[in-house]
Amino acid sequence: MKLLILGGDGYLGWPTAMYFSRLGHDIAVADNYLRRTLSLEHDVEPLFPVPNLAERISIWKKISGLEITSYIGDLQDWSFVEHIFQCFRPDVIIHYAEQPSAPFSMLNRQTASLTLANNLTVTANLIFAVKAFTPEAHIIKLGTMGEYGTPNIDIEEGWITFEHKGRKDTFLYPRQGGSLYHTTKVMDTDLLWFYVRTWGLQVTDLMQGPVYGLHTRESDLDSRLLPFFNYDELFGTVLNRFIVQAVAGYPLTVYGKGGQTRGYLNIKDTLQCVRLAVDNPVARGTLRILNQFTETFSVNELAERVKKAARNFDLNVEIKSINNPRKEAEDHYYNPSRSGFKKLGLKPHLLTEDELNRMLETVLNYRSGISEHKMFRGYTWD
Ligand code: USQ
Repeated sequence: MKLLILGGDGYLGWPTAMYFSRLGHDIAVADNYLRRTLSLEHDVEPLFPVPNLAERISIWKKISGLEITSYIGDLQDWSFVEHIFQCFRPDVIIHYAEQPSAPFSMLNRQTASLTLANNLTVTANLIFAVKAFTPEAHIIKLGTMGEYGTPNIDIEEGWITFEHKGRKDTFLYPRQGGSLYHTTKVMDTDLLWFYVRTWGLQVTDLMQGPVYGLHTRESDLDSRLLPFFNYDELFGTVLNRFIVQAVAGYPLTVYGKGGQTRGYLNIKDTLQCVRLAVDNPVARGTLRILNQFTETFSVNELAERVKKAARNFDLNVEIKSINNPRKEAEDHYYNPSRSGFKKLGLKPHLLTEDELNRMLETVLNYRSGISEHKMFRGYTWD
């Protein structure tokens, strides 16, 4: 199949490109290096430098013999999107091309505005491009478990049926994003649902939890193929941060009480889930929502696991609760369903001590690249 990956330079985009390339698909990636630019502007670059897309593609070709096409440009620009769709005509579009950080979206008016404009315009351009050029294409969109927030009832797989005054109907599960970034994902879902109903698009919306890890089968072939590994407060996800903090001898930054619970997954399972979505397309006029995570943990549980694994490397880890810079529940009920991917046959890579050891080992190799001033600056939701 012809797979177009929007945001193909990102933490998930590049591993996804190599993964599907290796499976024999024809791959094109599009990216404007937004993540790289924002990291540079805010002095929060990743643990180790990552070659640009052209270099990554050429390293991949030398190793695998496989070609990946790239389009460098801004997907908010309709003429760029039109050009890609006219040239490549994808069967499947995997849409990761969004500003992905909750704290970044909460920094100030400019970062809020960038997040809103980028995330919503790119999703809208994608919808219009599919309608105009490839109406049969399957859109696979990366949403977030954070769309649901932390309600005091079980979280269903995207939909819920209400009975009201003797009548019944099914609706999108109530959503309450915990940051502006999360709210743009809620809005994306609404946009997609509207055009699924109106134009009969085929869409899978993936409600993904925080991802950890950096090793995939493909990135293990050459260290220059590894994804970005951010450990800062803006772009690093919590477990990746804790691993780097453990290696640096920096007390693990548990925000507030540490009872915040989320559904986590290994980066390998992001790839597996997206493959299951590609291999099991939906019918026209359908919005399928799948909760994409494999295990739930509180922040405290993650910190304890990292502390325990770090002992294998003689690292003595301190866990420190600090004032929570975010506005979020620190002690709450959390019981999300994950039956969709189970039914599709997902075989999870769980967070074992071996997995933590592997991450610690890799980060130890890049220890000299750690800058303590990137760990915590206390950017608040206010
Ligand atoms: N946290 C800490 N200490 C830290 C960093 C985070 O206690 O040093 C806490 C946060 O307060 C939060 C939890 O850990 O309660 C997860 O934080 P995170 O930074 O790993 O994840 P989040 O900001 O929610 O966003 C990440 C990705 C985002 C994705 C989301 C999935 O950046 O793109 O959508 O995970 S979810 O969390 O399910 O919404």
